[in-house]
Amino acid sequence: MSSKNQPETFAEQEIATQPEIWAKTAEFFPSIADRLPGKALKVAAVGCGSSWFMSQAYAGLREKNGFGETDFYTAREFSFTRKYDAVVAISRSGTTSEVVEVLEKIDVPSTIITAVPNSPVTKVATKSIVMEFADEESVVQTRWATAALGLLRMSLGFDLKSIIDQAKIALDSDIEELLEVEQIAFLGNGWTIGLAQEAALKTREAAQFWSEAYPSFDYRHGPMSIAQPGRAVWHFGIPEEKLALDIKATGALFESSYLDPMAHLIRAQRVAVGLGQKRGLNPDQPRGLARSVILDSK
Ligand code: F1P
Repeated sequence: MSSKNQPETFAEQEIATQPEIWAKTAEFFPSIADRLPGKALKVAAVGCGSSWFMSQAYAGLREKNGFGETDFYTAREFSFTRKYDAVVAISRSGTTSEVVEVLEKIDVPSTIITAVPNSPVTKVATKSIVMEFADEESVVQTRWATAALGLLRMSLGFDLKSIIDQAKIALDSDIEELLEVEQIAFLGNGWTIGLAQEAALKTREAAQFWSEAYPSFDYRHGPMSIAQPGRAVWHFGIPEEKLALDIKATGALFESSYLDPMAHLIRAQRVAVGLGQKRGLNPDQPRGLARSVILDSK
């Protein structure tokens, strides 16, 4: 589908609704603000898949903005030996077993951000934040991930409403050139490393596409050898000038943007879905993936 036509898949519809979902998230935030950790607490952020990468972005921003030490974990790797004041977990489905398990085992206050009321995570977390309005039909998460991160950014003092127009720009922008490449390396610095990971996951899920993600400075330490004409390197956040020049010298297509990085992620979501459609895949139903991963109980 071209960006100007009617959406055909749930993923496309859900990507397109991000401006209104971000507006709803901003309206919703004051009603739950006291359920998220304030300053000077040592926090762990937890999730799986997209929810892990949003935890990573939140952790990077929280610590950078002076709110306190913040670690992030994919749920199964949670460190039960480290001491935290609070845990923030994200799970759209509310059923991901590794997340349920962490919330069950810890003895510090926890907050779960989920789309599903009364889901298993809400039974084991201390406090729940339920954003049903951001739930999705597509297995591939798009607006859920940005709504959850948007809410968390608000808890760090960010005005989510201020970037809604940027989301619209990302939705209307031309992505055709990016649909022609055979590989993309997504890069970021600090909190945008989580966005780079999320963008790479989108292309793998929706398109079975070869993508990688790195902190942009580490990209020079080997992965850059992959860059060549016909491939792309995509930077979330403003890139260092020398790095941008070095990447362009490889002949790879270089993508960066002055948009807020979370608005820029919308372009990557659109590219992921577009690549999948070019390959005849249904981006709503990625190979080998269900809405949530529920492991057999012991
Ligand atoms: C986490 C997750 C997603 C993935 C897919 C399966 O789900 O791993 O990241 O894209 O949807 O589930 P959740 O815990 O946020 O429901």
